[in-house]
Amino acid sequence: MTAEPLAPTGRDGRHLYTCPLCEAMCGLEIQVDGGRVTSIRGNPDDVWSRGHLCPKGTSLGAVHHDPDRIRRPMIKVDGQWREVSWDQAFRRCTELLAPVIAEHGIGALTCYTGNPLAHSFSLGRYTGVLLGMSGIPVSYSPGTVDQWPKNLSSHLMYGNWWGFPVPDIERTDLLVIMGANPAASQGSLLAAPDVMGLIGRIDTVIVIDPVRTPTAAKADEWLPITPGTDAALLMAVVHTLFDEGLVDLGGLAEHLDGVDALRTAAHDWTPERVAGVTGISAERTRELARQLAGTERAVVYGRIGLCNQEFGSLASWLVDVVNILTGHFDTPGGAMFPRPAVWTVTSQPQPGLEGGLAEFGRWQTRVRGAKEVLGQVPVSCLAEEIETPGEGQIKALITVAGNPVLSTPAGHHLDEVLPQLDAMISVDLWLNETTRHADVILPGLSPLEQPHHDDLILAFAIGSIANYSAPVFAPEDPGRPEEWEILVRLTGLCAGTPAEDVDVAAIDDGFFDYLCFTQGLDGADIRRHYDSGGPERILDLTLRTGPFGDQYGTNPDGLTLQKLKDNPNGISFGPMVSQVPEILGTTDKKIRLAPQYLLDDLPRLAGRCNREPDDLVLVSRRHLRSNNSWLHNVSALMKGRDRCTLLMHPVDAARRGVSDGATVSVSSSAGSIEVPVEVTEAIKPGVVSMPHGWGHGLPGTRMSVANDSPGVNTNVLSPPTFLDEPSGNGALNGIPVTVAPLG
Ligand SMILES: Nc1nc2c(c(=O)[nH]1)N[C@H]1C(S)=C(S)[C@@H](COP(=O)(O)OP(=O)(O)OC[C@H]3O[C@@H](n4cnc5c(=O)[nH]c(N)nc54)[C@H](O)[C@@H]3O)O[C@H]1N2
Ligand SMILES: Nc1nc2c(c(=O)[nH]1)N[C@H]1C(S)=C(S)[C@@H](COP(=O)(O)OP(=O)(O)OC[C@H]3O[C@@H](n4cnc5c(=O)[nH]c(N)nc54)[C@H](O)[C@@H]3O)O[C@H]1N2
Ligand code: SF4
Ligand SMILES: [Mo]
Repeated sequence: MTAEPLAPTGRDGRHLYTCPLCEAMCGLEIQVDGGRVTSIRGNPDDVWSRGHLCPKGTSLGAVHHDPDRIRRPMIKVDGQWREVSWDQAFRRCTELLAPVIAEHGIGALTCYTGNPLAHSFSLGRYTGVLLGMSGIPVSYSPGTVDQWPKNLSSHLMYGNWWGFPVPDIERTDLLVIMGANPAASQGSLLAAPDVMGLIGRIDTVIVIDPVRTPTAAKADEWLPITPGTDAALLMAVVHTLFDEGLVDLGGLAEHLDGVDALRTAAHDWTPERVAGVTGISAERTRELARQLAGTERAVVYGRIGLCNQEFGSLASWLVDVVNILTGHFDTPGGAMFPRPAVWTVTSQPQPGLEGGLAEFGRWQTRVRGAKEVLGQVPVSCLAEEIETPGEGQIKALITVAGNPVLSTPAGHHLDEVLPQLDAMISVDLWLNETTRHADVILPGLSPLEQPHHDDLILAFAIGSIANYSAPVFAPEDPGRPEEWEILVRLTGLCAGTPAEDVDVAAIDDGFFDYLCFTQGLDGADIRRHYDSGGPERILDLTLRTGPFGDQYGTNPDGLTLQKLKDNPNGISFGPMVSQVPEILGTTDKKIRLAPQYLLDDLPRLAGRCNREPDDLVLVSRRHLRSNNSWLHNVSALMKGRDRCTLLMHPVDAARRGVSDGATVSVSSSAGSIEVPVEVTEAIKPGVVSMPHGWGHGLPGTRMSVANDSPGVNTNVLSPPTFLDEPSGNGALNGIPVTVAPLG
């Protein structure tokens, strides 16, 4: 096994490190020789992943050694990039941002904080500082092209906006997967070790997806569904459960509110009414309800295909409703609330919305009048807020670990308006489609130069685990700021202090004291336990005050950061356990089964059912060897044939005179692209599929590998106003398109 000792940070030898790239959190064994990564394997002794890994994890060495990765801060002078000292870079930030704030106020500044911060030791913990203490009133994130419908339904049902019930795939016998492809994504809002291995051991797996994905291909049954109609299908399942007397609330009954309202709401949603629109027969729909009700351990899991669509909130809510009505909630083998070893900064209750109150639209966006939902507005509003003159116009932008030019609806339009900003600062590691517009780039350390402990992801895990990875490499430039310090300096700058003069320790202490306060602790008192601040101090606090923590002494055998450092293979606290009603944040400690705010959206769904069918609609897909937009610069991951293709059914291709491999023009109300076609039976007729995160090769980027195989940006086709209305989440699936051969 692993008798060989671990090498200290910065030395050659064997290192253990948890992969920060996705929710699978694989334990890796990284071998370093001569200062370079020579091999990466799965760590068989990791208590969580037991040796599992995927091709992305083995690419971390290439990410670290990538010659294109930005290692020193850069400022743009007369259109040319210049490497400068950290002090010069922060002075430049001050020169750029201070006048904007002085002239137009802090409202002229916004942030876009991207996906990697959900996986980053530094960023995850300190984005809270930037967003909470800078005074920036409105910020944007990919949350509104990802899981906002789920945040909304969890907020309304459980009073806990980051409390997501997770399918207990380790202990279930029937799994219904809707709008997720774990064979590519490795699990999402479902953190599981070797997720496909676990799914492979389940008796019956049914995949409901317009595409016969690799997950569907391995399942017992694939039910091709019309994109955007899952909520109608699930309403019909709910109808059947009531209609056929299959509802079994078990012990949950006393913790539920709204059963009658739900029964009334579902009354008209017969399987016959929706079969035409979903494409799934009434009989199969009824049978699905019976299967779920009749299997002791069964669970429905819905993910991004159910969120990034026109009825994302209804679909996300109804997945939980079906699990509850069939007695598969808060019980092993059903959907359960995880019990993370740490609590996270992100998931703190929202001031004013405690108890799951439905008060949205507390403010509206200036240009479109989009309503705020849980503090966010659609990310597709950003471009119009930059380009539309007038009081409140956005004049400056800070991006942190995000690439909205490729990731967000009509990103090509954002690309056009970013040069209109007075100032743009990017905290990022590459010069890509978005950061090329920045005036200053402040690079973080490479993943392997940072310690790692997951944060938010642990709240989606099917078991309670904790682990800590020391950095593999020491920073090339000792004394340089880590990402959390960069964020603290930018926070101070927004609040009026020149970035170079910000008292980092004071802001860090202030934030730490606030976190202590949320736990009923006195920060000044708790700070006496520590010699230094930063993310490790926060990690120790959140571990020690978490469910397994030592509570600073009252539970002496409990968890501390030191304990994790002493156990480099991680510590497991076992599978999920029942937590209702304690986990509920609603004032009456009841689950709200039928929130009025969601019932109010049912007429819109009814309208969808009466709508003329679309000729052709576009959906999104992922690939195991991509990671949104940013791992395309790793040559090992780019091998093989072009992945940026349009999947199309032979019947649809024939009707349009399109042959396999031909390049076609795809158009929507938002724009047009040209892309090669892959003709395949593995997709429902009337649906086409594209991956996102492509469209490299733009001038001024430094992504030499990615730019050689640029692909095209599918989000050119995503209309900025095509939304799931209750949550404001972008509908990136189910976009009406036309396809025509070129020439
Ligand atoms: N390798 C890899 N892993 C990743 C990522 C990556 O880019 N690459 N990204 C990470 C991120 S940020 C996320 S959020 C997760 C997402 O993880 P998943 O949710 O598993 O995402 P996808 O693999 O895109 O699968 C979504 C599925 O929804 C289907 N779909 C589209 N529209 C509909 C619809 O209307 N109804 C139904 N029922 N299905 C529909 C699509 O055909 C697709 O198969 O993956 C994460 N993991
Ligand atoms: N059509 C369509 N569009 C989609 C989706 C879809 O399914 N279909 N999915 C959406 C989803 S779920 C998501 S999450 C978004 C993702 O949207 P984004 O978060 O905007 O995009 P990413 O490609 O993840 O960009 C990550 C950025 O972080 C940088 N980066 C990587 N590691 C680090 C680090 O450690 N520190 C710093 N500072 N920077 C780092 C990379 O260089 C890159 O610029 O895309 C969304 N867009
Ligand atoms: S599945 Fe791959 S990307 Fe995800 S954590 Fe494991 S090695 Fe990393
Ligand atoms: Mo995502």
